[in-house]
Amino acid sequence: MRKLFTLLLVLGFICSAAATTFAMTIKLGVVTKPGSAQNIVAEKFKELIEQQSNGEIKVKIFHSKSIGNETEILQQIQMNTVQMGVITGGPFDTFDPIVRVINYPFLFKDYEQVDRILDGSLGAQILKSLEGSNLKGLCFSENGFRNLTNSRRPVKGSKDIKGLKIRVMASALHKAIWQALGANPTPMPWPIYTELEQRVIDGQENPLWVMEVYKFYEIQKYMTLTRHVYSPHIDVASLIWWNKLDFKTKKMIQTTMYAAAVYQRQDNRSKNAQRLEFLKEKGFIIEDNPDIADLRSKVDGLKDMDLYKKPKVQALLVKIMAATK
Ligand code: EAX
Repeated sequence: MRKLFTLLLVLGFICSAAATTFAMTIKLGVVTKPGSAQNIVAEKFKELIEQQSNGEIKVKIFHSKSIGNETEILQQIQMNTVQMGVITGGPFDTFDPIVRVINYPFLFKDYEQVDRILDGSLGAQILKSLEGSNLKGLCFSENGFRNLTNSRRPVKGSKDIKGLKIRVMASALHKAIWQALGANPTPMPWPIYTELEQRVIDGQENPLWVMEVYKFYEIQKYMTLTRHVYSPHIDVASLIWWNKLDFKTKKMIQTTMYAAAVYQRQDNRSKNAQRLEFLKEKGFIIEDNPDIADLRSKVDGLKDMDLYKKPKVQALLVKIMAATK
C-alpha cells in the first residue's frame, strides 16, 4: 500500500512537471496593425500552434507598436522579455549586416526565385547567422516587393526622384539606396501616416498592402511600381528562450511558423492585382512602367560599398546574385 502510494506520488509529480514545463504563453511582437502582413503571419501561427499543442502553448500577440518599434521589439527578443516576432527585413540591418544581402535592390526577379533562395540553403545561412545576435531565425514570411509613393510628382526615372524627401526604414542599406537614387532619405520608424499627412516627408516606399491597410491613398498621390527591393519579414525567436525548449516543442514551433509563413506569402501574392485596382479607384496615379534600367544603374555600385565588405556578407551576396541571374 505504501509502495503504491509512493508510486502514485512519483507519477503525479512527473505528470505535473511535464505539464508545467510544456504549458507556456509566448509573447509575440509585430509593429503593424491587424490586417497587416505581419499580423496575418502572427495570427496564423497562433491559431496553428494553439491547435497542435492542444492549448498547452498559447500566443499573445502585441501589435500596433504597443511594445515599441521594430528595432525595440528585436531588442526585447534578444533579452527574452518578448519571445518571438515577425519583423521586416530592413531593421535587422544594424543587428547583422548579412540581412542586407536579401534587401539588395533589384535582386529577386520573381516569387519563384524568392522562395527557392529564402527557403533553401542560402536563406538558411542568413537565419543561422542571426544566432550571433541572440536571435533564432525560424523562416521568412513577406512584406513583398516595395514601391515608391509620393505627394509631389509622377516618377518614371531617377531624374524625377531628385530631391524628394523619402522616409526609409532604420537601415543603412535603405538609406544608401535612396541616396544613390538622388532622393533625400529620412530614416523613421513605423508608422508614418502623420509625417506624410503633414508633409514632413514627400514620400515613402512599401508593398501594395501597406498603401491599402494604412490608407495612404488619402495622403499620397503618385505611385511608381519600382519593385526595387523584395522585403521579407524574418520570423524570429529569442535564442535564450529557444535554447531552453525541448526538441519536440522546437520542432512544433518551427513547423507551424513555416506553415504560417507559407500561408501568408500566398495570401499576400493573391491579393496584389485587386489591391492595385482598389488603389487606382481611390485616386492614386500609378506609373506601371518606370525606367528600371535607369534606376538599376544608379544603385549598381552598392555591392562594392562598405555595407557589403564583410567577407561573409560579400560571399553570400555573390552567391545569391549568381542564383538569381
Ligand atoms: O510593414 O517600416 C516599414 O516600412 C515596414 O515595411 C512597415 O513595417 C510596414
